[in-house]
Amino acid sequence: MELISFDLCPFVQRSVITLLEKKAPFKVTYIDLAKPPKWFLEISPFGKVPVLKAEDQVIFESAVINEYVDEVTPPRLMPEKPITKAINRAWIEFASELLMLQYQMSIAASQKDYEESENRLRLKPKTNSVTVLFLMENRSV
Ligand SMILES: N[C@@H](CCC(=O)N[C@@H](CS)C(=O)NCC(=O)O)C(=O)O
Repeated sequence: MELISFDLCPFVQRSVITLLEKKAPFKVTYIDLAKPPKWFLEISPFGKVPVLKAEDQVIFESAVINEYVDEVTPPRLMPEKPITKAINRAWIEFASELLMLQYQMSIAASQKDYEESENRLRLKPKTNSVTVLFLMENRSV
Protein backbone atom coordinates (compact mmCIF):
# COMPACT_ATOMS: atom_id res chain seq x y z
CA MET A 1 0.00 0.00 0.00
CA GLU A 2 1.11 3.56 -0.66
CA LEU A 3 -0.13 6.57 1.27
CA ILE A 4 0.06 9.86 -0.58
CA SER A 5 0.75 12.45 2.08
CA PHE A 6 1.64 15.98 3.07
CA ASP A 7 3.84 16.43 6.10
CA LEU A 8 1.59 18.88 7.98
CA CYS A 9 -1.65 17.01 7.49
CA PRO A 10 -3.42 15.61 10.59
CA PHE A 11 -5.73 13.52 8.38
CA VAL A 12 -2.65 11.78 6.94
CA GLN A 13 -1.46 11.17 10.47
CA ARG A 14 -4.61 9.40 11.51
CA SER A 15 -4.24 7.02 8.58
CA VAL A 16 -0.55 6.51 9.41
CA ILE A 17 -1.55 5.71 13.00
CA THR A 18 -4.04 3.11 11.78
CA LEU A 19 -1.55 1.57 9.33
CA LEU A 20 1.05 1.31 12.09
CA GLU A 21 -1.43 -0.02 14.66
CA LYS A 22 -2.61 -2.69 12.21
CA LYS A 23 0.99 -3.47 11.18
CA ALA A 24 0.04 -3.05 7.53
CA PRO A 25 3.02 -2.74 5.18
CA PHE A 26 2.98 0.66 3.50
CA LYS A 27 5.17 3.36 2.09
CA VAL A 28 4.58 7.08 2.28
CA THR A 29 4.94 9.42 -0.68
CA TYR A 30 4.98 13.10 0.19
CA ILE A 31 3.68 15.74 -2.16
CA ASP A 32 3.72 19.51 -1.89
CA LEU A 33 0.12 20.67 -1.57
CA ALA A 34 1.20 24.15 -2.67
CA LYS A 35 2.31 22.62 -5.98
CA PRO A 36 0.43 19.35 -6.32
CA PRO A 37 1.76 17.14 -9.11
CA LYS A 38 -0.50 16.39 -12.07
CA TRP A 39 -0.59 12.65 -11.31
CA PHE A 40 -1.93 13.44 -7.84
CA LEU A 41 -4.70 15.71 -9.12
CA GLU A 42 -5.70 12.94 -11.51
CA ILE A 43 -6.22 10.41 -8.71
CA SER A 44 -7.49 12.60 -5.84
CA PRO A 45 -11.07 13.74 -6.51
CA PHE A 46 -10.90 16.59 -3.96
CA GLY A 47 -7.21 17.31 -4.57
CA LYS A 48 -6.67 16.39 -0.92
CA VAL A 49 -4.41 14.05 1.00
CA PRO A 50 -4.41 11.37 2.23
CA VAL A 51 -4.96 9.06 -0.69
CA LEU A 52 -4.22 5.37 -0.36
CA LYS A 53 -3.19 3.24 -3.31
CA ALA A 54 -4.11 -0.40 -2.68
CA GLU A 55 -5.02 -3.38 -4.85
CA ASP A 56 -4.51 -1.24 -7.98
CA GLN A 57 -7.22 1.13 -6.74
CA VAL A 58 -7.29 4.54 -5.13
CA ILE A 59 -9.10 5.29 -1.86
CA PHE A 60 -9.59 8.84 -0.62
CA GLU A 61 -10.90 10.26 2.70
CA SER A 62 -8.91 9.34 5.79
CA ALA A 63 -11.81 7.78 7.71
CA VAL A 64 -12.63 5.56 4.71
CA ILE A 65 -8.98 4.65 4.27
CA ASN A 66 -8.88 3.69 7.94
CA GLU A 67 -11.95 1.45 7.66
CA TYR A 68 -10.43 -0.27 4.64
CA VAL A 69 -7.09 -0.82 6.42
CA ASP A 70 -8.94 -2.11 9.47
CA GLU A 71 -10.97 -4.57 7.40
CA VAL A 72 -8.01 -6.05 5.52
CA THR A 73 -5.87 -6.51 8.62
CA PRO A 74 -7.85 -8.53 11.19
CA PRO A 75 -8.71 -8.45 14.02
CA ARG A 76 -10.88 -5.39 13.52
CA LEU A 77 -10.69 -2.26 15.61
CA MET A 78 -14.16 -1.25 14.42
CA PRO A 79 -16.84 -2.92 16.55
CA GLU A 80 -19.29 -5.36 14.92
CA LYS A 81 -22.45 -4.36 16.79
CA PRO A 82 -24.40 -1.84 14.65
CA ILE A 83 -25.20 0.59 17.47
CA THR A 84 -21.61 0.64 18.71
CA LYS A 85 -20.30 0.92 15.17
CA ALA A 86 -22.64 3.85 14.48
CA ILE A 87 -21.50 5.65 17.65
CA ASN A 88 -17.90 4.95 16.71
CA ARG A 89 -18.40 6.45 13.25
CA ALA A 90 -20.12 9.49 14.75
CA TRP A 91 -17.08 10.16 16.96
CA ILE A 92 -14.79 9.67 13.97
CA GLU A 93 -16.81 12.38 12.20
CA PHE A 94 -16.56 14.55 15.32
CA ALA A 95 -12.78 14.12 15.24
CA SER A 96 -12.73 15.10 11.55
CA GLU A 97 -14.27 18.45 12.38
CA LEU A 98 -11.77 19.09 15.16
CA LEU A 99 -8.84 18.00 13.01
CA MET A 100 -9.91 20.42 10.29
CA LEU A 101 -10.08 23.37 12.70
CA GLN A 102 -6.73 22.42 14.19
CA TYR A 103 -5.22 22.14 10.69
CA GLN A 104 -6.62 25.54 9.76
CA MET A 105 -4.95 26.99 12.85
CA SER A 106 -1.63 25.43 11.83
CA ILE A 107 -1.74 26.92 8.31
CA ALA A 108 -3.32 30.28 9.22
CA ALA A 109 -1.90 33.06 7.11
CA SER A 110 -2.51 35.71 9.76
CA GLN A 111 -3.13 36.12 13.47
CA LYS A 112 -6.75 36.93 12.63
CA ASP A 113 -7.23 33.66 10.68
CA TYR A 114 -5.58 31.75 13.50
CA GLU A 115 -7.83 33.27 16.12
CA GLU A 116 -10.95 32.66 14.04
CA SER A 117 -10.18 28.94 13.77
CA GLU A 118 -9.21 28.80 17.42
CA ASN A 119 -12.46 30.46 18.46
CA ARG A 120 -14.50 28.10 16.29
CA LEU A 121 -12.68 25.21 17.93
CA ARG A 122 -13.29 26.56 21.43
CA LEU A 123 -16.98 27.14 20.70
CA LYS A 124 -17.59 23.47 19.92
CA PRO A 125 -19.08 21.60 22.82
CA LYS A 126 -16.87 18.91 24.30
CA THR A 127 -13.72 20.03 22.53
CA ASN A 128 -11.52 19.95 25.57
CA SER A 129 -8.92 17.54 24.21
CA VAL A 130 -8.87 15.37 27.33
CA THR A 131 -12.65 15.04 27.15
CA VAL A 132 -12.49 14.16 23.45
CA LEU A 133 -9.86 11.50 23.99
CA PHE A 134 -11.77 10.08 26.93
CA LEU A 135 -15.02 9.91 24.97
CA MET A 136 -13.40 8.39 21.90
CA GLU A 137 -11.61 5.81 24.01
CA ASN A 138 -14.82 4.77 25.71
CA ARG A 139 -17.09 4.87 22.67
CA SER A 140 -14.84 2.99 20.27
CA VAL A 141 -14.99 -0.41 21.95
N1 LIG B 1 -11.95 14.94 4.80
C1 LIG B 1 -10.59 14.75 4.33
C2 LIG B 1 -9.80 15.99 4.69
C3 LIG B 1 -8.37 15.92 4.12
C4 LIG B 1 -7.77 17.32 4.02
O1 LIG B 1 -8.43 18.36 4.24
N2 LIG B 1 -6.50 17.35 3.66
C5 LIG B 1 -5.85 18.63 3.45
C6 LIG B 1 -4.46 18.61 4.07
S1 LIG B 1 -4.54 18.32 5.83
C7 LIG B 1 -5.65 18.85 1.96
O2 LIG B 1 -5.26 17.94 1.26
N3 LIG B 1 -5.90 20.08 1.50
C8 LIG B 1 -5.68 20.42 0.13
C9 LIG B 1 -6.76 21.24 -0.44
O3 LIG B 1 -7.78 21.49 0.26
O4 LIG B 1 -6.62 21.67 -1.60
C10 LIG B 1 -10.00 13.48 4.94
O5 LIG B 1 -10.41 13.11 6.04
O6 LIG B 1 -9.14 12.85 4.29
